Amino acid sequence: MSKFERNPRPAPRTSRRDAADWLLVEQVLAGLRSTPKRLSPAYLYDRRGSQLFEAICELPEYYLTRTETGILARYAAQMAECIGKQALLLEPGSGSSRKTRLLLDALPDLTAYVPVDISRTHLLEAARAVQAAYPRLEVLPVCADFTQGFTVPPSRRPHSRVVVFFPGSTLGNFDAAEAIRLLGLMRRAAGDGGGLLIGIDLAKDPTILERAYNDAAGVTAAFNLNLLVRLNRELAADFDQESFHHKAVWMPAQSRIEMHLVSARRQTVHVAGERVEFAAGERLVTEHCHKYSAESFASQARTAGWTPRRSWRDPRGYFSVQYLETV
Ligand code: AVJ
Repeated sequence: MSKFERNPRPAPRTSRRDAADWLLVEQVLAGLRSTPKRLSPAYLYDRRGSQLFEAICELPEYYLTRTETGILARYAAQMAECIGKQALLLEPGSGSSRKTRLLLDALPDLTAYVPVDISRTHLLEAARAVQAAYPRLEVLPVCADFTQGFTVPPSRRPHSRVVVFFPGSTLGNFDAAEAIRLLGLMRRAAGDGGGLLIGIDLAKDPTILERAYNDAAGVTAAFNLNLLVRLNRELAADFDQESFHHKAVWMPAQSRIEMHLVSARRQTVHVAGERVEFAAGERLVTEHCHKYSAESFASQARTAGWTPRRSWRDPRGYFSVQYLETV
């Protein structure tokens, strides 16, 4: 009998840890009861998941990271001009902060850098490394789920403005309404006179897109299937990895790649004490990766209170980095 069967819903004074566990249970069970079954991509990023994602970024098929890095490296000086002097750079979902260094190198008089990430260990490790590499820069890590809003910590020295840096096309994980809400949160965090430097992956030939999410080495498949290992570990579930396979498909009508775990047969899985039935061939949606056009992104940004100012692309037109300011 799992700990979730032993202890029914938490009593009011339950510890933060138990409350977080139960929130995860509630959200996962709600996702598994929905049609189609769907889970938040945030669950993909436990320690193993974060490691596998770092490996995905090195894959020949996964063009996003190296293409964006190329744009940042090539146009960092122009981006620094837009950001201006004595700014505070705020990065939601900062992860390893590796791309950020291309910007930090071009911003010698930045006042402060505020990485925001939900994974405390990863965040503090990356923040320490940035502080060591840029000793004159004030680094103020914030451990928070950026989708739930966050406050910008005060910096020792005054800053001229707040600029949000959101690379990697992570916005693509959010459906339109949620993406606009998120851009609105960033608008509020930046405040009047603030800026946003964001990376968005552009819609393109579906063959290239599907290859980027179904790599030959199977790293993306491992990244996706690792979610089942996590649910077995954290929610006392009994998913049999062998009975699910990874599939990423391009959905033209929604202009997105969808990552699925497809059930190889009719099966019953127990999650936190609840029975979940899967039909043969039934898909569990684990991630949406929306792909934009300049227009589709600009309309979301405008709705959220941003005005596009500058944009930079790679020679193949695969990826775009955009600079926007508050209206
Ligand atoms: C980190 C959300 C930008 O959507 O391309 C990579 C995650 N998923 N391979 C993306 C991901 C599968 C990635 N983002």
